[in-house]
Amino acid sequence: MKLLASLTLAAVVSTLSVPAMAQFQKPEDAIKYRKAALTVMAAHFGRLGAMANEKVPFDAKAAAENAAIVEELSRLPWAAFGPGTDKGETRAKPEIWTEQAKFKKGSDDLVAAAAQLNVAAKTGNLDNLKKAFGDAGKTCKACHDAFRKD
Ligand code: ASC
Repeated sequence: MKLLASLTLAAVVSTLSVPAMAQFQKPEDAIKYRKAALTVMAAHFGRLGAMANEKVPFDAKAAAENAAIVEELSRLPWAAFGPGTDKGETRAKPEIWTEQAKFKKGSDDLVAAAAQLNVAAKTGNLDNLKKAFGDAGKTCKACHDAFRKD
């Protein structure tokens, strides 16, 4: 019983002492997670784009719902670009890890633009949505151009 207790304690202590970045068991898990977050974000961003580009009728309620999801998801991928997650099933360029300040700024820009998009969508005004959608799309593209392989 004593042995079990000390093993348990050791396990707990070692869990507590891992750095905050190490939220994934394996690099592949981090890669899958960030791709999933980006994929789901793109799906909801695309629904807003269809409205912003007048491919589907503007629906204020749907716009607000989609923008809220985009804002929430915009925060998620970045913790999954930790050390060691540069190799594997990924189009991430090495510059993500060699130009970390620039990558951080790119992700911060998206998070800020997604928050603005959510504010704009909640106004129920299509012109506001169009503007905020365009601004947010630029932040997606800036990072893809700099940090994603084709
Ligand atoms: C999208 C999507 C992206 C961005 C980007 C904007 O709808 O999936 O990755 O917009 O294409 O330039």
